[in-house]
Amino acid sequence: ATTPQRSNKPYYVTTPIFYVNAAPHVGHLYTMVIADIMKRWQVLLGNTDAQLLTGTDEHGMKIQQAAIQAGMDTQAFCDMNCRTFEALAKAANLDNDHFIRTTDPAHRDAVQYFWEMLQHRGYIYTSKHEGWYSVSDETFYPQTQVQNSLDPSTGRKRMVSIETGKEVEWSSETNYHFRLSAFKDRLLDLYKREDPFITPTSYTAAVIKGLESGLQDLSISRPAERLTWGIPVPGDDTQTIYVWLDALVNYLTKAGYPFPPGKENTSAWPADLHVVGKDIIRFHCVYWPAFLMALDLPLPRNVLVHGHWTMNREKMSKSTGNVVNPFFAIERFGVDGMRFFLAYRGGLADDADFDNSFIIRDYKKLLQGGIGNLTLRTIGCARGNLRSYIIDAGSDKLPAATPEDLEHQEMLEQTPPQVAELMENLNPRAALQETMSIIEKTNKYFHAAEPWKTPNSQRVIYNVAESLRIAGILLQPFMPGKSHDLLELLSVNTSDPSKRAFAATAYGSDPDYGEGVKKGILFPPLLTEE
Ligand code: ME8
Repeated sequence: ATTPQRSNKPYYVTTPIFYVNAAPHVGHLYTMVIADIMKRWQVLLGNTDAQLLTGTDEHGMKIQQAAIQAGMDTQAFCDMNCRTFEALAKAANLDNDHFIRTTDPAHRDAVQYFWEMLQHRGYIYTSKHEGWYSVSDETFYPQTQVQNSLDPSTGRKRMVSIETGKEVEWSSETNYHFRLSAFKDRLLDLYKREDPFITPTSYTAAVIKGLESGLQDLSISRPAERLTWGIPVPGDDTQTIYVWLDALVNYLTKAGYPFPPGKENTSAWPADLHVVGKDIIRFHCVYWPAFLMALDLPLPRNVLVHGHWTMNREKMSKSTGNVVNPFFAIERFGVDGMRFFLAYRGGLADDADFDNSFIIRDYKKLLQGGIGNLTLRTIGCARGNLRSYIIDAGSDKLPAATPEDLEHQEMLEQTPPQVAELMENLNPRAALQETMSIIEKTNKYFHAAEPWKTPNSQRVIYNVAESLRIAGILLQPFMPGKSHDLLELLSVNTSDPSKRAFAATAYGSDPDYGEGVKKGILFPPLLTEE
């Protein structure tokens, strides 16, 4: 699904830009990690100019109010919280090429230009707008999507969004509108095209249903007396641009928008992939393509939506406060321990419940007991001379293959292309699970063959070494640090990148590894165990 649209264009993947109203939690880390895996996968395939963008969303009512509550100057408040998102990207070992802040001057210029183009093409008009606005969700809801509710802590009666449970307030004001309704048919065509725009496709039906029941024009500004913290409407300082229009344009800003005439084709735009949580589907799958259509700009190729991390089945959220600090989790389980857990267990089509005990269980069983133990035992079995098995394989000197050997070899030949197909279909979780199945099957093969006490089992040891090498290469996008350590333990050449690229996952394709292999502990015991 992800064949680049223009062959010379770098692959371009994005995370949402996160609100700086509070510190990041494990949900934000999850999105970052998924996007990073998608980028690193492209690099593994040889698309070394692939680009990853992440950043922070710093305007809007929500930030303005959070800064007041913190008793801080708004920009200073943004600077402070932005730093924690930057620090998280670093702690998570994100290979991001860009980090955008919507308070960057280049972004303000891009948004104002974008606005002027919409206006120039006749897609913006002013009118009175009444409706229920949620500051927390930064969006208006129609009457049919709000309900009465009692605040559980104060007993106060209030109106909330049915979808998110967040409080809404009545607002009646004159502002600018975007002719969103004009794009209904083109949007429906987009969702129904053969190469699915939205993945997993289980999310598409609800988007179509929402559209078919009516698509209204969108309010895209707020009066400056209510919202000052944002980008002024060009030529009208009494209005501030709606934070979501401002935010979505970030994906263009870092691709060099406004494109200098004749230079459109040197940009990374269109994005190949936007990775987003399911809470912001409407913004990315309805508003964003419509804005782009209005300007005849190319659309992003795919939107990869993921489910939410929950705690006791309730969405982990900054405003609810039921959050896990991602820095502590990384410190406790290691960056790759966390990346592995999030990618292996995190939901794409579904939500997933978070609990430290789940991480500990997976760490012990799949990482320590699976990859770590297999590596130790293989190296032990080769008695410090893994290299001789690789040489023997290269010169056809291994004992004849048993049916089990052949079956294992066949599995090793089939798995990498299957993993590649799952990645192509935007399913990193299934791709990781498929990769880990190599480890599981190799463990079984190894234990059944008992090479440590069976004569003439050099082929088994070779096949197990190949299994680890191939799995190690495939794991690089998921666990960059640990897979590096694994490939180092096997003495796979570091200075020649082709030895660690996807093409090197072909069985028997590397005759050069295994020199001077030493034992090493890949996954040490966790410091604190419950
Ligand atoms: O929506 N589980 O920012 P935001 C999984 N600024 N992922 C989660 C999550 C959870 N419990 N909670 C949050 C915004 N996320 C806008 C985006 S983009 C142009 C503007 C992740 O700080 C998930 O990716 O509220 C979700 O979509 C995003 O954080 C929302 O982050």
